[in-house]
Order: sequence, then structure tokens, then C-alpha cells
Amino acid sequence: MTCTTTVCLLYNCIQNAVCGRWMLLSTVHSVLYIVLQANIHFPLIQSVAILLVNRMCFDYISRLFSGLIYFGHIRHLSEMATTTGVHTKARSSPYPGSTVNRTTVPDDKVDWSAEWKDYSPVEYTAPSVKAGPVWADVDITSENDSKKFKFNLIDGKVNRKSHCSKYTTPGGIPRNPNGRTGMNGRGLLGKWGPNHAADPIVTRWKRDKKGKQILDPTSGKPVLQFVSIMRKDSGVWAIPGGMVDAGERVSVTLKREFGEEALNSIDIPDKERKSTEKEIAALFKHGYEVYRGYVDDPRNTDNAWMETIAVNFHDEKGKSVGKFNLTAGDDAQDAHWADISSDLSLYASHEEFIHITAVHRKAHWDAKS
Ligand code: RP5
Repeated sequence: MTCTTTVCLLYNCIQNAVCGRWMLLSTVHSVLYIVLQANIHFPLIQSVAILLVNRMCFDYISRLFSGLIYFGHIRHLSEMATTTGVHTKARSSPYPGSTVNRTTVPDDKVDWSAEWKDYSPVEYTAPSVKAGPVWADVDITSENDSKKFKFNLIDGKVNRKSHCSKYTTPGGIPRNPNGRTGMNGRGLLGKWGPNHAADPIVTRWKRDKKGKQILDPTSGKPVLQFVSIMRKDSGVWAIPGGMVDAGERVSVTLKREFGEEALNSIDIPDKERKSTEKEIAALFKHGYEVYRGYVDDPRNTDNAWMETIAVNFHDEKGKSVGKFNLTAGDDAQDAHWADISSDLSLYASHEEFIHITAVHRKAHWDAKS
């Protein structure tokens, strides 16, 4: 037995003892060890088995120590949230970009377990989605259609797994795990089930002209600022997040979206642009994951919803991205460094992600905390 397999075998034992939920994978894993140990003289089979074992070990270790090695250097909050509370924005009317009103869902009927025999939500899929752009799924008009999709799985290049839990698919159609929204169909969202996004929370400390950190007079804590953009669709301030493209790594989406939505707004002389891009790349190597899960987005429906991974990239000394002022970019959107406090009113669940970031950075939030 090679050194690699000994290490993997040891790891397998620990993992079996600690992580019952990976039992199935562990069994597959164990079968591979038997192949390795059976003194098989087929070098090809043995090499494939070693490769698979190593790959699986890497995945398991990534999960166990996800905070340390997941996509580079992104660390997690141990008490990381995976769902927001009862969704409210996902029940609001009219539906964005339309005059369609949702069926009203009272708070006590949001949960699918609350009985509502006559629940018959309004049906709406935006014409732009029905037109069948590359980023959208095809319509499901019969249970047979839904067989085209691998719900709760990685489906080719599309991630149809939820960050929260396995979702149900009554009649072959995914059901929003956070409850009723008063609308069937996909609205403006392209994918049936989870639509994955990524939110880069770029922060710096608020400083005076001499570079000294500014403390909030009520809490006595330093004021944190984050890059906030005004969304073109709603005119609401938000984190500059965006959709994860098919097959794209979340770390790539985070940097790309920040570049597209906020970097265009950074007022930098052309000759400094290259070095700034380098500084941003360096900042984006060390993120802190503050949230992973459901987003209370006004575009959600009973069959399609937003999920995100929100990561904080902090410029402690204010010497990289933090040294730039943000002004309105070429496109209509606006961008600025927003002071973080409980007074913020942001798009979807973004206030929640910013609050978690403030707590993590021990920054001012409100007079009490
Ligand atoms: C929100 O929608 C996510 O948190 C993310 O900020 C955003 C992604 O959608 P687009 O900005 O691409 O429309 O739910």
C-alpha cells in the first residue's frame, strides 16, 4: 500500500466516525480501497482508483476545513446563516418589471405546512424569460418535461443544488423551500429552482482627513463602509452582486461582478488602472464568507428563487480599493462607499449580510451593539 493510500485510509476512518452524513460516499470510498489493496496488477485500474481516492479525499477535506481552503482563502463564519427568516420581499406586489400582483399570502400561511386547500397563486413568467435566452431553462408544461432537468443535482454545467437543503418537486416542479410567495412560474428568473448568485462585500474603515478611524458617537465603535451600488432595475441600493454563470466558480463571479458593477465607477486615472486591478485581485484572494443560502429577493416565486454566497473582502488599511472614491459610472447606476449601520435600507436580504459583516468586524451597527 502506498503512502497516499495509507493517509487516505486513515482519513476515511476518521471521517466515518465523525461525519455520518457522508456514509454513502464513504462506502464508495472504501470499495476503492479494497481495489487498491487487492493486489491488483492492472496498473490502469489501480491508477484510476488512486486518482478517485485522492479526489474524494480532497473534497472531504475541503468540506471539513472549508473555511481554510475553499476557493483559495475564504474563511467562513462558524455560525454561518443558511436561510433568512420568513420572506417578505418575495411576497411583494406588483412583481418587479410588471403590473402583475401576487396572490396575497399572510404571514401564517407562508410555510407549506400551513393548510391552505384553495391556494391558487397567480402564474407569471416574464416574456423575456419565455423568449428562451441562453441563461434560461425551457418551460415545463408537463411532468414529462421536468425529466429534462436534474433537480437537486449538478446538471451538466448548471448547479441545481440548493445551499439550504434538498427541495421537493411536486408534479415535477421545484418548490420554494422558504414557503409560499403567491406566484407560480419563474417570473424574471431563468432557472427552475435555485438561481445562484454571489455577493462581494468590499469594506474599509471610515477615516478622517488625517487617516484616523472615525468612531460612532453612540456605540463608540469604528464605522465600517462598504461598496454599494444602485441597481438599475429598481433604483435600490445593493451589494454589487450577480448571477453565477453556468460552470463558473463563485470566486470568479465575485471578482467579475465587482469589476462590472463597481470598478467602472472607480475614478482612477488610466495609467493607474492596471495597478489598481492588481490590487483588487490581491484583495479578492482573502475573503471571509458571511452568508450562504436563500435570498429574500422580490423576483422569487413558488418555483424559482435566489440563493447566494456573500463574501467580505476587507481593506484593513484602506490602501488598496479603500483609497478610491467612487463616483457614478458610465452606465446609469451609481456607486458609493456607504456607512454601515442599522439605518441602511438595501435590496433583498443585503441588510442581513451587511449586519453579519459588521458584527464580524466588530464595527458600529447601532447604539446598542
Ligand atoms: C440578489 O440578486 C443577490 O443577492 C444578488 O445580489 C443579486 C443577483 O441578481 P442580479 O444582480 O444579477 O440581477 O438576490
